[in-house]
Amino acid sequence: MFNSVFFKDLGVKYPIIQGGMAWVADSSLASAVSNAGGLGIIAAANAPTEYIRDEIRKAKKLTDKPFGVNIMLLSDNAEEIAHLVCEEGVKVVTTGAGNPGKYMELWKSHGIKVIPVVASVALAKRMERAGADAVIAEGCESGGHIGELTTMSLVPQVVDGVTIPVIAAGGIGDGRGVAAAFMLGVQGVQVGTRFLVANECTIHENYKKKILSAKDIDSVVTGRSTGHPIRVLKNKLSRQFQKLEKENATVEALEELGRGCLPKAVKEGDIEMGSIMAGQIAGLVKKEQSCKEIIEEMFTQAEDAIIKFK
Ligand code: TUI
Repeated sequence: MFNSVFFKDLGVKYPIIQGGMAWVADSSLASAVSNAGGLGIIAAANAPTEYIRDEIRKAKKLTDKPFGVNIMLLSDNAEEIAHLVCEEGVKVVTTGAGNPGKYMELWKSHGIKVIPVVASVALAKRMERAGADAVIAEGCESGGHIGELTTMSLVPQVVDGVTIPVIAAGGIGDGRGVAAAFMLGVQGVQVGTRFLVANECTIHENYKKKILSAKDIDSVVTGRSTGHPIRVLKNKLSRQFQKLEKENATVEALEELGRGCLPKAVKEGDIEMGSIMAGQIAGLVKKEQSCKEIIEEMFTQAEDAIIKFK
């Protein structure tokens, strides 16, 4: 039922992209998603360039299906990663937290499919003009770095604003979310939070437990005063952040508090002073499954949701 020309052309069975979650989305998760028929993504985030090269090479050994790399444009080595994906013959690039316009020609000349994450119609239109193959319209229900608009408001406006395929992200955690997104006119979905608890996701068990026990209202946005709002699950760190922001702390002081906090949660399992990036849909995520089970369940459920209305 969810036949998407865009994904078919990519050689991807199900129209689903795994979110390029910083420090989380490694070769293990990306290859498992690709092997399950989705599009797996390795997140470059702030990692050293050579580490990402190794991850890309590991993924090539783990899957013969296409996978992509997410480039976080705020990162100091974004430019190096932009060249690395060309050197390594990566098929798909997604970008986040900025405007990738200056790399577009380079990527297109290497035959890379470019799918920028956008949080506004204006950026979506700019990306279309620059040659993007599709855009991911990401609502602020998402975890991590977010824009202002919700998925429900952003997605149909982006769909109306561009002619290239649109992929919805933010707040999609099961088949009902997939079905709803398709009703808004998209050709696919991007899912992050649900994959945090996938068997093949290598994050610390404490992080997974925090997701599995999260309630609907357990996330909060910190960092609005720095210009880089980030959605995280509430903990001691988020409370300290909020306190500092209320006291009008400097951007430097806030950045100092946030430094290194994501790996502290992801790798060390420090769920009090680590940054637990997750979307609002975490409250819906109740069980650990393989990537294959997650994807197949989502699309079966999405079909059932739509058949109900026929
Ligand atoms: O990129 C993400 N999510 C992320 S990246 C990340 S790592 C990080 N760590 C510390 C500080 C900052 C980031 C964690 N989560 N999502 C994609 C996304 N991009 N969401 C929103 C945007 C976005 C927002 C504004 C993209 C472009 C934009 O404006 C650019 C422009 O020039 O208009």
